[in-house]
Amino acid sequence: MPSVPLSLQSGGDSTALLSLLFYVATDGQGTLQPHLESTRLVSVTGTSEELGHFNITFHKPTTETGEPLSYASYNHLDARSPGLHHLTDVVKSSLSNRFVYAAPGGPKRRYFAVDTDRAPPGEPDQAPQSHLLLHQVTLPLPCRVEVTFESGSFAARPGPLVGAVLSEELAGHVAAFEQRFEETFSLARKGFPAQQQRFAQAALSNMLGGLGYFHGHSIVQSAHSPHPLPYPEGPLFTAVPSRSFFPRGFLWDEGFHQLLLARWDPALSREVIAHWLDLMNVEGWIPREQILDDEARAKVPPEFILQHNEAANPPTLFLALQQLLREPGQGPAELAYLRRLFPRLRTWYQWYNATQAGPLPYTFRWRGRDQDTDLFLNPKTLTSGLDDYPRASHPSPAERHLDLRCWMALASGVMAEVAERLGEPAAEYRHMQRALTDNARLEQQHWAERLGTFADYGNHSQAVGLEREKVAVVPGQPGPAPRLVRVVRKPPKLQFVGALGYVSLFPLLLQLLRPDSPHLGSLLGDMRSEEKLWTPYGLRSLARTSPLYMRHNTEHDPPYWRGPIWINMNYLAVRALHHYARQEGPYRQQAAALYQELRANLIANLYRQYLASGYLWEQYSDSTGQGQGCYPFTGWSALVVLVMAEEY
Ligand code: 6A9
Repeated sequence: MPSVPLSLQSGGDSTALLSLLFYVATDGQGTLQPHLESTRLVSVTGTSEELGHFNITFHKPTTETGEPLSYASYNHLDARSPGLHHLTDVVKSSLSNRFVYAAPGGPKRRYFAVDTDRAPPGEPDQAPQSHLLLHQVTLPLPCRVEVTFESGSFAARPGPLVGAVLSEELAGHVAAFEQRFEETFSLARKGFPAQQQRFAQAALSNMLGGLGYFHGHSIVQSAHSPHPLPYPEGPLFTAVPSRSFFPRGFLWDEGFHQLLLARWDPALSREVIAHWLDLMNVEGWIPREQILDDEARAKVPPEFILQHNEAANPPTLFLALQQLLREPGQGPAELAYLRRLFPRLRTWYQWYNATQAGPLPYTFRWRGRDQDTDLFLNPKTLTSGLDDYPRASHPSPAERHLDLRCWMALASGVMAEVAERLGEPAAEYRHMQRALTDNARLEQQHWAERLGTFADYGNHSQAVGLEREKVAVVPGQPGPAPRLVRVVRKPPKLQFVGALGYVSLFPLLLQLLRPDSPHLGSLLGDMRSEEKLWTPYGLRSLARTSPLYMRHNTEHDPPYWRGPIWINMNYLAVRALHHYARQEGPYRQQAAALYQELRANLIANLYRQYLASGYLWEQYSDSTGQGQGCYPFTGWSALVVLVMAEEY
């Protein structure tokens, strides 16, 4: 039975009028009944499968101090729509400006409003339909508008949950939240000023607020079928990277989200992880991006909709599980949960081993890279999550990908631990973990002596560029606009890929390197070098000295993981530095110093950008620190809360 109080200020223009439109719509099942007082939609009662009976009330607007407004205009719409994703069209086509706002003593003013007479007629035979009821209120600023939603199960309260009653009730919840926040993250105890605590609370709250319950099916292209097929229908309870821009589940994002949510509410995290594992098909594959119904599909360009059943994504749910295993208070319920999860985990882990194997034992390769090598400066690897991060210039089965190998080392370790706790055979997993973390083998397969760093290996040429295609021009006839195409000035050969950035750091990020490895020393040096990865705002994704640093991939595809600062990787970096700062070894001091500096830089910049813009961002500029990409992005950028809390 939450209520939505909305306080609105005018931007200084005392004559400004504002229209607010509240939509209530069914999605094919359930019923709605409008309750009207002349043209004012006073309330909506209804039922739906998920909500049972409910009552939504549009209270009369008031001034900021709660006095009734002297005048406001009301309109409403009662219409049918072919589906939720067409609601906006239905509303737009019903708009008319024949309405007049005429406050006593004020000028008469025409305004646009919904008009039931103009609503397109519903088509009775077109099920499932959406029933839409819309309340529009037009009023001057400043003002306050409250809408209450009361579920049928809420009968105990004598009056509606509005005004002072609501404020009081809310204050209790705010206080409880703040107390629990401090108990969980200790930011006050660590000396963060109140405004910075507020920032961290907003980050967590927005991730929590983005949790959603989705339902439907993906559209899948399987190697076994000539046509795309609908995936079985199912539910997904998940957080999302960006509530307004990508309001859907993404597999590897979710592992990061759960690192934060597992600290806040481990039971909630377990629910989410179980939902994701339930999306697995018989082969052990989980689709990467979850675009589950028509409404979600309406927002996604067609080329991104199809999910391919050979496409992986980093198995970060193992990171989240690792965290859950470390939570205090592991009892019979937690064990029972793991037991139910185990068959799926086993299948999932097997799927990676079977489908993403590399050319040599203990190596791995992302499948599904872009095949069209003519059009991209470097064909992308969307499955890795690091989209345009430079890889071998010519995709081939000879490739071995360092990041995936490190993810598999992590997965093997967590599998071994889960199996041991359950008394299941664990030897195979332990063996894999040892083999994949063996520093000598890692060096042999991924250390590029000439480049002085860890690297991918594959069919690669450094000498590539984008050039205007030469097109034959027929005098007097307009030809096609010349495209940018890739030119390869030196043929590719099997070699390590010359790039220094997040991928090179993976053996450190996922803590595969032994504390006494000399390569640890050199990676720490690369991290701290301003020529390479260090910025005052966090670690950039690709070194300034790398050939593809900040390069476009096509004319219309600007650099994404080729320089900007990403918070999920920076979280792994501070976490790893914290780890190495506590291990006996020659680089301990260096790691400790970097830990302090990187942590301070990240917190300061995200907070500064939040103050300036009001948002957390998808990524941050490595030259100015400015937030960029989409916003609000309270997916993995909200991991700054864990950096503040030093929870790793
Ligand atoms: C395409 C746009 C109106 C890209 O955070 C989600 C993913 C990450 O998993 C990935 O690592 N993001 C990163 O490189 C965003 C992907 C969004 C694709 C949406 C359609 C239309 O939206």
